[in-house]
Amino acid sequence: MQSLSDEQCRRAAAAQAEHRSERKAAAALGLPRSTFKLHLHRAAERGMLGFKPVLPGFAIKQIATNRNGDGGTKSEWIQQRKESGDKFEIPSGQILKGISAYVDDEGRWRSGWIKTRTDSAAPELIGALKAEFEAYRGRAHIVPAPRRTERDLLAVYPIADPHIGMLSWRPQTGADYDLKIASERMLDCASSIVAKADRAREATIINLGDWYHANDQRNVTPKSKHQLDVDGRWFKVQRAGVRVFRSIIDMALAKHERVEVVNIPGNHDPEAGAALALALSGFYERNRRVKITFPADLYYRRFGNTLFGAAHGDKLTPGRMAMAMAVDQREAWGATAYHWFLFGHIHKDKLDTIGDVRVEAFSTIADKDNHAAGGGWRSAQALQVITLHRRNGEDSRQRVNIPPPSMR
Ligand SMILES: [Mn+2]
Repeated sequence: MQSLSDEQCRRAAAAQAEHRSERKAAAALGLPRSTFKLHLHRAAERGMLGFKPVLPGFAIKQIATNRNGDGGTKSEWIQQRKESGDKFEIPSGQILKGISAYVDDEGRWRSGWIKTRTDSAAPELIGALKAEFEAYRGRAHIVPAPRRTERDLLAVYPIADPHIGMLSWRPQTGADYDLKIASERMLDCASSIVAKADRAREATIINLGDWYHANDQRNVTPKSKHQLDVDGRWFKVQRAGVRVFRSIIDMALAKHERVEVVNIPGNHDPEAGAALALALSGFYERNRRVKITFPADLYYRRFGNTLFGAAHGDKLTPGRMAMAMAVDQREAWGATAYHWFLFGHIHKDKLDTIGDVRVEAFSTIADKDNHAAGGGWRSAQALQVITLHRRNGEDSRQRVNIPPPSMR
């Protein structure tokens, strides 16, 4: 607000002296009454109304009366001070920080301070969130749906045991493996396998468990307490795991109209795997082409003439997998011609036939940790896609092999 000139104040003082009424004086000057009042208050502050009590905008602070012998007033002091302003209101964006009181001898309130501060939680939190989501800028684009897809096909992408966050050292285990290798290899294999896959209208990506090597920063398997060789930056590992999975989903979205994402907790990552599922469901919440299923130990799905199930493989033998599916899915079992069960955990390709169920284990893209290297396990590494036909069951499969460490 611009400050008033002395001239404006003087005019207000003169008009008030002449008309002896604020209303008339304001009218005479052609000012709204509130404006006139403000001019008059400023005039009073500047001493233009003299010092007779009580000036506009002032209030009596103190009166001292000096009496003579017969009780008459000899002299009188009247002290005025600026009137209080409007009722105090906390400005927006500020919150009450505290009140300090000035009290008299009896503890009665005389005056005080109302202290406010910036409502710091809000701007800081927003700033932090903005900074965090800055990393996702441009990544959250909606992948356009493919133009032509085969509605009778379902592409199943089993991803078994990538053990993201595992650390192994070539001189000890025969191959180096770390967060960067795991992430890059997973993305390379996924982009090749998605490119090779048939143009199925639907896809199911099944994380068969042990997506992460370590469940938390204790760096042991939660149940058996086996010591793990890990990349120590746990949060970085968590984040990399989410990002890699998101990229795979986005690749699948470019090829298939609908993508279902299944996360099965492994023995290495029962909670970390659930957190992964949660992060993914938050990210794809508004994308109708993506469905993230609730993480559970067992997963079943019927596609036309095929009933299939999945588990990590640490809790059930192949025979029990087949039997669990028969019991849990009685109706679909009876109505379907093809029965298939997928699992991971053993880090190798293996096919059992139990009754008419093909119980199949999938190899991993991960290299061996010290435990596996020392145990003599030597299986090939690969990523596969299996395409099911609505009527005819398994229709085709493609495979991306990772060469053995000595041939890379
Ligand atoms: Mn496992």
